[in-house]
Amino acid sequence: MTASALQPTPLLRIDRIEARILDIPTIRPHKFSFGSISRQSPVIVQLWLSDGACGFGEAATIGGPSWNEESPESILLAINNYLAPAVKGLDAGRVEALLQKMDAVCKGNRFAKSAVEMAAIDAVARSMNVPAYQLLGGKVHESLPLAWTLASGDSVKDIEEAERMLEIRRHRIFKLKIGARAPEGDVAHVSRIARALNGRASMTVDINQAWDGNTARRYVPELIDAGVTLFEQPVAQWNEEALASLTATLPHTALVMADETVCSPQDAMRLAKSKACHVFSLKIAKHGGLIRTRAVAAIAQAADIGWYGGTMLETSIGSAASAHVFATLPGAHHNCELFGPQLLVDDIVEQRMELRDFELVLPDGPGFGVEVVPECLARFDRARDGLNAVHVDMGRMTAAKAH
Ligand code: MUC
Ligand code: MG
Repeated sequence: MTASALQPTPLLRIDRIEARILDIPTIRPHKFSFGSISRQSPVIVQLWLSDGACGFGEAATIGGPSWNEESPESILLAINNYLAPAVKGLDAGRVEALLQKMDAVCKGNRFAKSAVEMAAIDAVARSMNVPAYQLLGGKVHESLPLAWTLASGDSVKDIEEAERMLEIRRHRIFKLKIGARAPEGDVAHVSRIARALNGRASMTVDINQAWDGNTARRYVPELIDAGVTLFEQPVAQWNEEALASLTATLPHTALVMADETVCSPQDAMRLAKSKACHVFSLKIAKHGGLIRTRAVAAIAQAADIGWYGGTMLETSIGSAASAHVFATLPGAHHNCELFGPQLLVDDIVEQRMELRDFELVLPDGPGFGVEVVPECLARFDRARDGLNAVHVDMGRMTAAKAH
């Protein structure tokens, strides 16, 4: 028997992959410690199998390469030039083998890999006519409490927004983006919002790496007094010692969450060993896909670290994929923030995931359970015509004011 005769016939061969950048405006400017965005530019991947099934994947960054090293343009380039040619012809059902192949041809570039892996999982699940969570261990959650980020940069507008969300019973967990102002200004901003909410909602702050260790040690206690219970990435991505010393000294009413610092399973292992945080923010893009998100979550569970269902402000494709993997995770969870679709002026699916009574309900259809509308893809496609170039310019990242 020849070696090739031993090869199993791939049942779900990857036939074709297409990727494009969309430019979708946000409903209002969304302000971070490092700048402000007024559009999102997700990379959308479409992947066809030999049996005709088609799946969608997505990788969204924030403000080009401002959040981390990858940008929509670098993701598109990595997919078109390296990842798509490498996985073409492979069996999409062998997801670990796809990841190995992508690692062999391309170091890093986790966002780009996650978009391809996501599209492969969606396509395989659709081909088998099952929800994607069935391929990921099965669901342990039917829904997850859904947070909203208050990031208009203005306390009065943030309070109005929070009141509306409470009134329509959509969100009662709010994440406040701080770190662009001087810390005293941030404490005043958070305190104003906390006073207005008066215990009706829980509050997280995301500092997106803006503080050094001393600033964090000084101002975190003031924010705890104001009512904040979860502190996301207060210090630089590399500053694990400051993260660990903060974690060791916080009272039991408050928790430290790693975001930018925890990407690979190796990062997770290091943080677990040094007891640098209480919670990991899980995001499929930064971990390099759904399978590796599960690997990071397994380390969290083994180390008694909680998990939080994070977002990179994806459309309904990436948000639904995230919901599917989060729904399979055991261990202590601290809610999710898959509100990306609601921050965008429009979406690219027939129907968004259901939000019911402060929770996001897991969709149950085949694949990730959301149906993409091709005309919407075309409408926001950056490559479509000169028209989009206008709003691309207007939506370009504006730098945060120095303090
Ligand atoms: C981040 O750093 O967590 C998630 C929610 C949001 O408003 O921004 C993102 C990015
Ligand atoms: Mg964050």
